[in-house]
Amino acid sequence: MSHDEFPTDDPAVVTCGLPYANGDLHVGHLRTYVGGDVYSRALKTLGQQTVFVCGSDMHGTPVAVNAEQEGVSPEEFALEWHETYKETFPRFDVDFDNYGHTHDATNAETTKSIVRALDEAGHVYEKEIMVAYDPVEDQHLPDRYVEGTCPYCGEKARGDECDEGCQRHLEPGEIEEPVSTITGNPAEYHERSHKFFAVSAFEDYLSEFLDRLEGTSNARNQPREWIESGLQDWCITRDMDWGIDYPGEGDDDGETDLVLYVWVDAPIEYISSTKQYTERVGSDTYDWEEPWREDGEIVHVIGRDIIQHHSIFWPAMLNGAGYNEPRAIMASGFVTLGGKGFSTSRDRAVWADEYLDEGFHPDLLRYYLATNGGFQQDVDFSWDKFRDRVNTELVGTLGNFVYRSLLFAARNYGGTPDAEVSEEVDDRIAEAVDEFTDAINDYSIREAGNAAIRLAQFGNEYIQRNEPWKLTDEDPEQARQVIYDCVQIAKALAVIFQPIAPETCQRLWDQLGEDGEVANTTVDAAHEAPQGSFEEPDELFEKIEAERVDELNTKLEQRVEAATADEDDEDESMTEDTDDDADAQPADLEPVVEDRISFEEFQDIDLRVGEIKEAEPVEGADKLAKLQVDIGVEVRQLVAGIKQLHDLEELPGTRVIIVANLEEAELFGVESNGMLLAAGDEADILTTHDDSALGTRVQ
Ligand code: B3M
Ligand code: ZN
Repeated sequence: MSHDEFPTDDPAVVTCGLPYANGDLHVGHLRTYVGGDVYSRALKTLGQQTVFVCGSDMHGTPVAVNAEQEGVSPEEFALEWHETYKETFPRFDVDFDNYGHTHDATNAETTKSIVRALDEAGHVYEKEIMVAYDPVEDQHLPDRYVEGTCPYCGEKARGDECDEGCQRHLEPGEIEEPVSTITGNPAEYHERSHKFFAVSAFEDYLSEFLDRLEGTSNARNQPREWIESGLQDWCITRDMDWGIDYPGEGDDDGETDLVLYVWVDAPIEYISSTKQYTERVGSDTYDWEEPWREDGEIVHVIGRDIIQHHSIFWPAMLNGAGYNEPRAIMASGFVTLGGKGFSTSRDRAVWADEYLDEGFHPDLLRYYLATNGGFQQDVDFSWDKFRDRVNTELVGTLGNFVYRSLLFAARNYGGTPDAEVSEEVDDRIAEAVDEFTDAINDYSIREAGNAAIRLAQFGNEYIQRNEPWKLTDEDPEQARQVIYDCVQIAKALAVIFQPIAPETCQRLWDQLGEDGEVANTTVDAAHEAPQGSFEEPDELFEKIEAERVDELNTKLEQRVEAATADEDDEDESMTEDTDDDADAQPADLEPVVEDRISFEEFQDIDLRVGEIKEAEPVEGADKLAKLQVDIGVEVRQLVAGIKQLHDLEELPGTRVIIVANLEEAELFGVESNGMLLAAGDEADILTTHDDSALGTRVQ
């Protein structure tokens, strides 16, 4: 690993967290995969040799418990989902160079060799521990076979993770009040001998590693806190049949009843999948050992719930077994749906297949997921916001610029006119390429997307300012110049927007009469002269109508209602929500702030009843509205982030509560004198129950 800027001389490998092969994918899951795909495509566009690998996570209790409920073997169950994922990812142009799975021979072999290496280096020891056990069924209850209370935060937790509370990894024996998820029987603890990996011995190494680690800051900060509060050794075996046998004495003939914990062999699939790629293309083209055993660049793209596994356990394993360490970890925030958590059991989800079946282009969702928020922020998906982003930025800005430019060029010149790029445009393209390059070096796919949208905005402004339609007769040479510049910008857009919208940019590339695949070009192509002739283009994107969104919202609501009603009729067993993100709704609420304030402090806040008199959008701002609010003593001007969430024309007459003594501020050049109170991401406006006079103080 080097810390040189991308592109470096060493090959890179980009990986995505492996999906458990246990259920349908929804748009929330796609965020990490789209993110990884965009990032690896962008590295390739920078000229960095890169492979992008992943695979299905077949082992562990997340698969075994679900298979048991379906009454099939875990292998059969997981392989079926594996095949489904293999087909689903390419439909979103998430193009892994290799997609394997953790149960294949390559991974079994790599895993055993790494565990042996750790053992031989003295990092593994055996210890007697208490494990959960169902005395009625005579069954051990590892991980998701058991539920109970988190000993750290008191929330309901699974055997191996506090998924609804503090997100900590839990060791066997830690969970309190254990209950079997299969039978509902209270579990007992009994003693068993297990293997431990001495993570605590890696404390100094890990602290230094985190100082070097690039990517999103959450992947460094949380682990630093965990190290400070003391690292525990990690139990790496389980009392189960399903998994990779612990490579101990006599294991290869299947004699041991211990398998490796799923989190041992899962990240090793990153290596195995790279090996399989090398087996296919030959080590002269790409040698898996360069990233994994030498100095290549390893970039992991994951969800933020699995930071601890990737920033602590995994680098310790790699280091202990003599492997290279990750250069960067990009940990994404969660995706909510209309402000609430996805719930697979309540059918409160937009499914990956469903999205495509509705006839939407994958690039629209890729754009939305990649750019709707910073990578580590949680982002909300709603059909309304989706429509807004598509219509404003893709149709209105990028699509509009490209279409008008290429249409003009085709009609007047049969393609690219005869000219050379102007200095102004060449510089502006260079600026966009720099922005794109910096964004990728900052691990921000959102900024990479914004670099393209800003270039398209410039294009629109350039064409508007130069009015080539007036110049064709008055100054034909200048007209040719302007349109040549626009074609050059369109070409640059195809190159730098390809990582986000690969299929659309290939269409644009073809429209421009360029040869080959835009995905195989690098940023240098943004400056290369466009190719000669082309025909009238088709529009790149299609507008989404408001009625379409209404239909989709209604469909989703009806489905959630039906699913919830079904569920209410059923006797809710403990095993109902074994999906990864079951009903995140209550867990999504922020905990109440612990620090109390005095009554006097509260009284310092001057809250008043008001009435909105006028509401209009703030020019140039996506979300802001300018409001005139009558608070009895005067009319206040307020700027509030409610433009996309409320119909502004409907707002006058609405009674509201405002903070009247907030410091004045200026937003987008508009003065804001107070603050409107509203609840949550949907900005549900606070109002009064009766009709107290305007200006009445709220207390
Ligand atoms: N299979 C999925 C998850 O916990 C898990 C990731 C493995 S990555 C090596 O999100
Ligand atoms: Zn907890």
